[in-house]
Amino acid sequence: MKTFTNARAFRAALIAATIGGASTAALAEITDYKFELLDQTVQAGPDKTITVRLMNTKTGKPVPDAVIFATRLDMAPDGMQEMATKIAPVPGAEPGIHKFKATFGMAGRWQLSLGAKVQGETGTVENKLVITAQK
Ligand SMILES: [Cu+2]
Repeated sequence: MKTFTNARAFRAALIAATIGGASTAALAEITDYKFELLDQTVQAGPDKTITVRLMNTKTGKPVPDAVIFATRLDMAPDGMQEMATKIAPVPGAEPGIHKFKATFGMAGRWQLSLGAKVQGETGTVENKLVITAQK
């Protein structure tokens, strides 16, 4: 009987620890993070700046401590997925804000594929954003 009680107590403590740990460490899930474009449009041409913000949609706040990578910028939205252009990160933005430089060689819709690793979260944020390059 004594062993049984101890085992129950141990199990209860374990469950409490698990729940407690989960609530402090990972309130948000990786799907709660979203990239936003600060400007939906750019001028077509060389060396244009794209500005994005990584948001925690649960808190409505930008995420300052994420590692961002831009994977691709191409014209897939206009049926030209083979028309890709280089993207280079631009340092020195505010926390949560990320800037990239790219050449938009053609007016039309461009798709920016972005990824992020967020501290304390498992998995990768992966979003595709559409930017319109204007003449
Ligand atoms: Cu094109």
